[in-house]
Amino acid sequence: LGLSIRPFMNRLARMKERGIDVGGSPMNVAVPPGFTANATSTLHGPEGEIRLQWIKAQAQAKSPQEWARCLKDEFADLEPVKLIKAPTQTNCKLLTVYPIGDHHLAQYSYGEETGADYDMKIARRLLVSAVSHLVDVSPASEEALIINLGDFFHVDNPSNTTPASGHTLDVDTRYSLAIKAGVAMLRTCIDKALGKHKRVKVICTPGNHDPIGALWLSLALKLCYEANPRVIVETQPGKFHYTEFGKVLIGVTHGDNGKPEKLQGVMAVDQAEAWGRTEHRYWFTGHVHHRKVIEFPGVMWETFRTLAARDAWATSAGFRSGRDMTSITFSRTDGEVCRHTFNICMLEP
Ligand SMILES: [Mn+2]
Repeated sequence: LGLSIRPFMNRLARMKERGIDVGGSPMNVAVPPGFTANATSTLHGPEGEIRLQWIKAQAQAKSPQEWARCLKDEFADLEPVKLIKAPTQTNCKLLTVYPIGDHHLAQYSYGEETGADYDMKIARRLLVSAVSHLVDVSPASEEALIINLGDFFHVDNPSNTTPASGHTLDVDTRYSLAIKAGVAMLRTCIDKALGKHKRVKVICTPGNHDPIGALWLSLALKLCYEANPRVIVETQPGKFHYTEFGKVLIGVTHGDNGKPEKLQGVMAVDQAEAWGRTEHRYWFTGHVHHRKVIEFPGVMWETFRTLAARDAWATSAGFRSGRDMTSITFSRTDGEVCRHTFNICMLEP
């Protein structure tokens, strides 16, 4: 207006004297409950009479104490997030890998038919106990790599069939519940590893039971740990993932796409430069639910057992592998240096 503050205030005072509302004080007009009128806009007639009036209202401001009470009430049923302190003593020459074999979460096994019961609760107890034990007994390596080897979920949607061939599956409970529980139990495992290792990398490889599940699972975990610089979740789509650690190169895939012999060439092509930089190369796979190691020129291939019980189909097909989970520790220069095993027999009944 080109006015300094004093003349501006004088004009406002004169307007008030003439009965023109200039705002600034609570007004005596009707507004909805919980709102306060904070301004009006008035159309006057030639005689100064009010012809139309618009009332601007805004929600009543809460006091800081009221806001605090609202927030507390809103989050009353949530468990507080644990602050996981970074470990102070870790060995920067070491990497510990925790490969999770086909966990088939949401699979249902009827013990009398299959030899052992399996459901969501059992699956959770097995995975959390195995990872807790393995993290406790493994060396305090600076780096950790948690690998979901695929088929973490038994189903990929609520149809209760395999996505590719449509085979009917024995399923415990609802898909919505299974995916919620799956994310929660993997978070428990990652949190456990964060207490021991400085950095934790997570790879979720797609299996034949959960090709889509692996995609959203990686993204969900990435979002969970977005604010934590100590966690890296790989979200690159595709069936082959790699990690380089000093002279060590590790490839990860579910294992449902061809024979292990093929993987040597896949690694050499995908990771041509890393192949040259490294000396100790490994392929880690799942899918067949039993342990097998084959040494190819330049790369060691290993497939892992699982903690999951057999389903009725695998039982009738004559599969009888043991159930365990392993952690493997690698030295930056020397490759594999030690490994630990959690056998399901170690779990108290
Ligand atoms: Mn599989």
